[in-house]
Amino acid sequence: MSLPDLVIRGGTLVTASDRFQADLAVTDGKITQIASRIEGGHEEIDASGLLVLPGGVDAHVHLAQEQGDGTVMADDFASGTRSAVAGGNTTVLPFALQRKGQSLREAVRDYHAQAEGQSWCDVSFHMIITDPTPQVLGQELPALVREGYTSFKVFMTYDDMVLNDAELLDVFDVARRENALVMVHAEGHDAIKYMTRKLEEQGKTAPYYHAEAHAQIAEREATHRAISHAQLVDVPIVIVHVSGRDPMEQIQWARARGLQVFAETCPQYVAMTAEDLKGLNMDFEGAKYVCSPPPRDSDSQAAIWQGLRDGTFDIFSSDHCPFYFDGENGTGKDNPRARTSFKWVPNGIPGVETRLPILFSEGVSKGRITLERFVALTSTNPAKLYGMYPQKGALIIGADADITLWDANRRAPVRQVDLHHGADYTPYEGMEITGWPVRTILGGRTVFAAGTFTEAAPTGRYLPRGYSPKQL
Ligand code: DUC
Ligand code: ZN
Ligand code: ZN
Repeated sequence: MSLPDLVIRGGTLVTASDRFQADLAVTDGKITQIASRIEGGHEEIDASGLLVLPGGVDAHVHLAQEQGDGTVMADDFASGTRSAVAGGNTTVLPFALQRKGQSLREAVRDYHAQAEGQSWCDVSFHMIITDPTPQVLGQELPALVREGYTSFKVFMTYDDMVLNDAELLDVFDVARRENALVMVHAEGHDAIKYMTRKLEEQGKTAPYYHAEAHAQIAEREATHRAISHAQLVDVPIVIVHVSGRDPMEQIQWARARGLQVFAETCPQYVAMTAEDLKGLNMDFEGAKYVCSPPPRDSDSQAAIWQGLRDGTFDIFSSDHCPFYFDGENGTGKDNPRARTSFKWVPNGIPGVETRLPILFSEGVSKGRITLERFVALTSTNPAKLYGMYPQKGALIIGADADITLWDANRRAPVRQVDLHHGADYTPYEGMEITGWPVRTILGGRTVFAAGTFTEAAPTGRYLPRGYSPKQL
């Protein structure tokens, strides 16, 4: 019998439901054998003392996304996927954003052109629908779903992206007909505008007031409204980036009634609070933490941990949305307009490289979640939800050999100088982490090990996807 291309020997394999000591063999990019002892491979990796995990699947990242106000995103596909791989990920799902007035197909084509030959891990796109014209709803969207673009995001806020209730219902209806999954950014637009106006009238313009303007009440209301619309239409939805107790309770309310509402949360909602937006004495440093929805308080953090444990949350994504702090010519968070009001600070923070270490350290190392739950939230469930399982998110025979070796005992702080994203800061600077990825393997080939990229050129592929399953 011919030797496998690769054998990973002596590690502890961890799946969403189990952990066990085994060797794992790979041939032609696929897992071919898992056994207590596998003899000889062309390449052998000693994983003793390490965890062997299915590669991270980050189902929510923004790369090279055009901003309406000319702000430049700090990551393109090359830098963003390098950062992902260094953080233990083997698949990311960025967004293909439709500008108002633009054809959806053209938007998808644009993002493909940017990703082509640039991706260091595997990539698949969600679409963002900002202009649901009859042409988009009747023709482009159904055709694109059938071609494997099986999920799309809609926004309930932002002047240049918000859909009204009638539009949301129309989009949900297409999703139901075409078997696609809608991701909802649930924050109430008018409530945020009202709060923004009131705060500005009182001279409250520092970055911190972003957190007050994007009130949890507005998120709770929009979450309930999205759930109600989905119930009317009878379609599953995903509420993305859930920030706190109140919107989370709406999801639990829906689930108790048998509705198919999936939920995502992110590192910023367990590792940050609104206090971080105060910076040093309400100065502009707080802009480094501005994202939407904003982080809340310690009560919400506790609620989110409970939701991560008890299954309220299906997936844990980064919502990597990187902006420079000191961008040139007004292209960063610290731009002249943003100094006049929080409402001009670009909404988003980098995090694709720190997602897995933060959840591992704060969750597994501190005993809040099990190792199996960690794998479920960060790899297996996103692969299932978005139609990539068992090709992705699984350590089973026939799955892609996308594997992350993990040192559960490695302790080191997060430091901007060690990260690979394009942003010029990390909001997690100095955070002590126990448990880091030490090697990332994509399709059986090591792409990152011991702090170094090991392939000469990007080898990531684009993944068309099937329809999301009914149950995770
Ligand atoms: N929504 C996101 O998903 N990411 C960043 C900003 C936002 O509003
Ligand atoms: Zn969003
Ligand atoms: Zn996002």
